[in-house]
Amino acid sequence: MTPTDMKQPDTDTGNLTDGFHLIIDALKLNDINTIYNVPGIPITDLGRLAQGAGMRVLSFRHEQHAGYAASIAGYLTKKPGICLTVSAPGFLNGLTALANATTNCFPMILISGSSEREIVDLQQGDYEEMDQLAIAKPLCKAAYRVLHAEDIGIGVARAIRAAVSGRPGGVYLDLPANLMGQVMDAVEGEKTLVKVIDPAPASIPAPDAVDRALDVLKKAERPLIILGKGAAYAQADDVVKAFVEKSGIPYLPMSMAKGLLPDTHPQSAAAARSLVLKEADVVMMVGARLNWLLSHGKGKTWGDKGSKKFIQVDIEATEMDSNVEIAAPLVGDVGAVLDAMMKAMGDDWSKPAEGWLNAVGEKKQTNLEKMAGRLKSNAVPMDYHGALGCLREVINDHPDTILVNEGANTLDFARSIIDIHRPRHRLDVGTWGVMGIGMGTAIAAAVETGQPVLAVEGDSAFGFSGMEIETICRYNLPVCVVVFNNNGIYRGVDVNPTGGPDVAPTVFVKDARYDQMMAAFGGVGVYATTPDELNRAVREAIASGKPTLVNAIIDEAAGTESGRIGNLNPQSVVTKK
Ligand code: ADP
Ligand code: TPW
Ligand code: MG
Repeated sequence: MTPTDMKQPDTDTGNLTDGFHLIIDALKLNDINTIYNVPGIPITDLGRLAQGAGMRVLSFRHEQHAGYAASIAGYLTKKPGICLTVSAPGFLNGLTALANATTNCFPMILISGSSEREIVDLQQGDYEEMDQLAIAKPLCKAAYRVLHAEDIGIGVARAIRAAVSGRPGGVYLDLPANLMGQVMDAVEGEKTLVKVIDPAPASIPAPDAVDRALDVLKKAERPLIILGKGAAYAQADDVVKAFVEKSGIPYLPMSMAKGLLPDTHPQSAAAARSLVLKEADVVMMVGARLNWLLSHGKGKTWGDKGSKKFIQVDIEATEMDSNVEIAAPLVGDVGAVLDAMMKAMGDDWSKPAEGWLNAVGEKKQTNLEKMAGRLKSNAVPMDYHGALGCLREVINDHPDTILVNEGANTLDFARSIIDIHRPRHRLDVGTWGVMGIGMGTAIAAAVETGQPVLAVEGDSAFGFSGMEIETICRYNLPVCVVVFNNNGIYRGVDVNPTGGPDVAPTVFVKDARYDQMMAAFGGVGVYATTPDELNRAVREAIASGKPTLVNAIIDEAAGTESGRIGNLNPQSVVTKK
């Protein structure tokens, strides 16, 4: 007896349902209404039927970008984003995004069709044969396979809860081809569906942990708050702002936490980053990890003194002490923890000493003034400051625009130059510094929020997902892509030391016409050589909402190796004769 035979209903007079419909019903029952996918055997009909059932089904040109889209949808909505792929190669293409989601603590579910278990397990060479469950497991938070139609409800429920509860992450759900066609009685089928109650249960800090943290904070002479993308994810925006303001403590936003409080906030210490990291004596981490992006909480960046005390707010207990000793761990949800902290602070909380605030304020002032001059650069070809100076003004005038950003120099300069004014309005390469998130992220940002999206992309970074501009045009999304075209990775000026015919490994075709790619799909393509042209093109794109790509010509010698993280490049010291 095959599993399909086993699942035949007793009666052929009643209404029937099948695996396809049960999957769709299970997702819809849990308010999941969008699928990011690439069709093919065995999931083509799943996409069709989902669209027929009123879900939004967006098809991509490559699964990796559907996956990045799903993960950012999860980050923006706190509901798991769904990426749907075919078996083996499609699954593997989606897997990079699943691993990236897990690393970044974004909730997503990768649903992949798979081949017949009986054939896969005996390695008999099925169509797209692969033991996908085993491969996914080490790269995600949880991985499940559903073999029987009556287990679909439970399988989807487990996947949803695993993705969003505690520390969010990526979940893999394996759906073998023959599950889709399994038939059962419709009424019985409906009874198997599970509506997940309270998928991300509140996580409240213990009162003694709050007191301990407050003790440490009270004794601080030079306190600093670091806000990370976990704080942005928590969507406790009012509480975060109220806490920062009540405390009076300077804060540093990590890249994707920019805008949680507007970057123009007087307490922002972003423009005095080096100073505050070096000089602070107590650092309160809020939904941010002490990983490579913060030099692991030690070393020169942190002043080498070894006397700093850390308070850390995180939903994941095992994050504590991962790099340095945490004097006051606060395990819980950002909103609940900061709320409890504020209550315990009472009405007579004294703000940090003037000396510290003035030192930060003066450094900030000096650095901002230094930058202001450069942002007016009218150099042609454009330098990073001239081009980003005008994009900064565009975002100031259109603060609802969501900024997507990747590249090396393009990323590092844009991060420090473009102010963000709203929570979750800057989406970028995240914890891995991965290239290729651009178009998938831009698509999901537009789809999930309806806001205009500005994607500021290095020319190399853009290339990883460039074909998805067809997807942007197909769905007519309000996305404006600006390609910072410096003819290469970091710079376009490297030469082949042998004098041979190949160009250097970091160099691209000179003066590539990325704008014509967009025009090929019916979007607006603009070639911009001056800040003025760039400025006009982007403002027009935002006003019209039409898919637009601006090819911004940047001085090919302006960038530096690896942008601001060149120090991480190992370099050969051996000179071979
Ligand atoms: P960043 O790169 O901005 O520094 P990270 O991704 O390194 O941020 O850190 C985010 C942290 O936020 C993770 O350790 C994660 O466990 C935590 N986190 C995610 N959601 C919440 C939440 N709702 N409350 C508290 N912590 C959270
Ligand atoms: C998936 C390595 C880091 S930054 C970068 C690469 C290839 C491109 C930098 O050039 P770009 O920006 O985008 O033109 P700019 O302004 O400096 O010229 N593969 C992956 N991820 C990473 N991070 C890399 C390779 C890399
Ligand atoms: Mg480049």
